[in-house]
Amino acid sequence: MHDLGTAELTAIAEAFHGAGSIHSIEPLGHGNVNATYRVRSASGTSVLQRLNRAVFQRPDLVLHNLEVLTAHVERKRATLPQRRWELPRLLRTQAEGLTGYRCPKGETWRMLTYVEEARSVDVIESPSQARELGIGLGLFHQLVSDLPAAALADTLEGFHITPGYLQAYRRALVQTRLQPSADTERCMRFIRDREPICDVLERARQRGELVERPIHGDPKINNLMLDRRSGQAVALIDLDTVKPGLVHYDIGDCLRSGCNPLGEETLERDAVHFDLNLAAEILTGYFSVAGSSLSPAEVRLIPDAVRLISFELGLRFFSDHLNGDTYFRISRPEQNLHRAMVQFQLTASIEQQMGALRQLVGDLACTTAGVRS
Ligand code: GN1
Ligand code: MG
Repeated sequence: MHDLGTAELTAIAEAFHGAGSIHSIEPLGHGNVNATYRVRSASGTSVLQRLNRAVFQRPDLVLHNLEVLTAHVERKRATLPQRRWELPRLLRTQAEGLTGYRCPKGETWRMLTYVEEARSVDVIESPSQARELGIGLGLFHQLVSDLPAAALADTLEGFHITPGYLQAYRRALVQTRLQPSADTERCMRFIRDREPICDVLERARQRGELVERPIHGDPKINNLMLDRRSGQAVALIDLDTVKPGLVHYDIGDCLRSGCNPLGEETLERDAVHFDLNLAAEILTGYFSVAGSSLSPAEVRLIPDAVRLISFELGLRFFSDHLNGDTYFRISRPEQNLHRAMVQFQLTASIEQQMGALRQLVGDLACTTAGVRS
């Protein structure tokens, strides 16, 4: 159970649920950053998380944003679509009524509501799931579209600004203690060839073609909860990176994770490919809910964003490998190197299909109700 024993975890969970109330605590999900557990207690099921201090230097701001988001959703409840749709909410400690618990080691823990009767998947299992992923992201964007940017703190400066990751990679190259290998040389060549595309979204932002709005920041497939019975999207979880940004980061992330049938952790990296049929489903779902809020320029840049965010994640994994795995948690040696190579292979597959992806986005934008042309 990671680096904490059951007794320590129970003591933390009891701060939220009361002494003697905890039935069980078990690891939950496959997050790369925070440690997550499912807690069963006398008051039902909830989710306990330790915020990763190396990533989130200001856990108080992460908790603050989540409270702002919850209050916003409550205010909008009456205007929400007539379907099951929810976001996790923070529970408070019993003694002090706080949303965070500082353990003796100085780390911040929080307890969240559990999305009942729902499940997540690491890879898409059917076209209808892909459509639900797009609908889920669209519903989320709709929900936060009028959340004032000033109400949200920046919990992770520079998140998804690709040129910044390129600079961090260059620093990692200079500082790394790793010996070069055929795989690292291959990654370095791959990155060098793509340096010119790194600022495609940032340049469009500077030109005024793209505007910032609240985004999720991490809408990958396993952050979507699907109703166990109907299979419908019912929640987007993992709300730590909700902050103003470009919707392209979200759309790109959603497609790069949803259209990779072998998943992020596969060891069959030469077989990794981007599935255009799944992309069509995700985009159809997304456009059907949120398409009307996109400008033609925003639609035009979607294919570039899909390519960029896959590449960016590969760059982030590879830099972390060079840095000695200080950001993304690993459970085996060279895992971040392998993850990087999977994302680069996915990027190459997207590049091979770029013409078809542009055509697809253009066609769907014309035919799906609501998209401005
Ligand atoms: C991290 O912790 P997790 O798995 O939800 C990362 C995302 C990456 C993702 C790749 C805050 O998310 O940006 O896309 O791994 N989150 C952060 O699996 O860096
Ligand atoms: Mg996350």
